[in-house]
Amino acid sequence: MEMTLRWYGSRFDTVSLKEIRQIPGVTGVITTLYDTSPGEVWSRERIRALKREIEEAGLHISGIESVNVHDSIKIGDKDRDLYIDHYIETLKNLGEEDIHLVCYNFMPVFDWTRTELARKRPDGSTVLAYNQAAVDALKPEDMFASISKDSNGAVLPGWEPERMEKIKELFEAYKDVDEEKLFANLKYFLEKIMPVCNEYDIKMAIHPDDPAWSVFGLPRIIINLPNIKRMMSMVDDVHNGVTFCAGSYGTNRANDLPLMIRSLKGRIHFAHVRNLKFNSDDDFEEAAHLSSDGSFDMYEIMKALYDIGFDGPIRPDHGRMIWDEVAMPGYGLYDRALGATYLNGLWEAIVKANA
Ligand code: CS2
Ligand code: MN
Repeated sequence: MEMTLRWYGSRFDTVSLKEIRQIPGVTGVITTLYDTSPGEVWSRERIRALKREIEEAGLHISGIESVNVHDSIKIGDKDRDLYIDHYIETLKNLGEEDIHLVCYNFMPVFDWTRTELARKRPDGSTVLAYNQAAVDALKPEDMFASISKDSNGAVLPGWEPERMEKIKELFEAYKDVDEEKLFANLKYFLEKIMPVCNEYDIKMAIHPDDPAWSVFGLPRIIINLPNIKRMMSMVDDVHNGVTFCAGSYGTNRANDLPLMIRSLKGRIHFAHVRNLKFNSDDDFEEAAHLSSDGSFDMYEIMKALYDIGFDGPIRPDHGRMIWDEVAMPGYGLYDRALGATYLNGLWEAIVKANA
């Protein structure tokens, strides 16, 4: 595995490449062109400039998170082929620049959903949290307003204000899309992009829906092992793989994370490893990466990745906000650096114990 950190680019991130470079064992970044809209073609020039900036800081691009999928593709609208062509063009440009991993999601309307961005934990740190009763009491169009006050001024991925302004229209556009239709639209998209992925050896790594169940009546399909298996077998190609995000699959306590990892050998191209603390089945908050701070056994998760021979990039995921840092919720420097260091420690111990 390679330890990496997500970086939103110098115009958007409060964390610098220099700081990332100084986290022991972090050699790559997972990045994006954060100011592009879904459906836009990423030019080679811009990809090259991003690459250069990262390489000059002594790091390299380990993968892209995310190249977002236009809603027309998820809805199966009449203009989807145009946006698929754009997506293919972007993949080609990434391939030409020697980038071989793309994380994306197929969630309708919202990316991840949380009800609080700054819930206080007993140690005074703040974290993202989810409470089902709070979601049930909200209208989707009020969701953004209810959380955005805690965003520390950052634009949150998938929650761009321009998108949120159109939220009622978006819901309307998705009204006939049920799970079956979403699966069919995903299949259509994957079949069209696989040739370019094969040509350039680009591994597509779908990110799970977070939380891993339906919110506001929208269909959610990347939520458990049977559905991932269905997704992989409907377009059976090694380039059609997954991002194993422990914190997202782990929202559903029926998901046995180490077992899922073991069942996905060869198809996990990217891993997000983080911990959650459950207060009840309907309420969870994000925790420090350390096992004892949350509800997951992080050793077992890392051990499962080791046992399947996982050799892709891994990153700590959302961190707590600690030590008075002001950053995009989940994406500060300090707690993610602690997370990376902890995960590296677990990995070293596992490697040596198995030598
Ligand atoms: C990320 C997702 O911050 C997060 O929760 O893991 O936003 C992820 O980047 C996207 O769903 C992938 O497209
Ligand atoms: Mn994730």
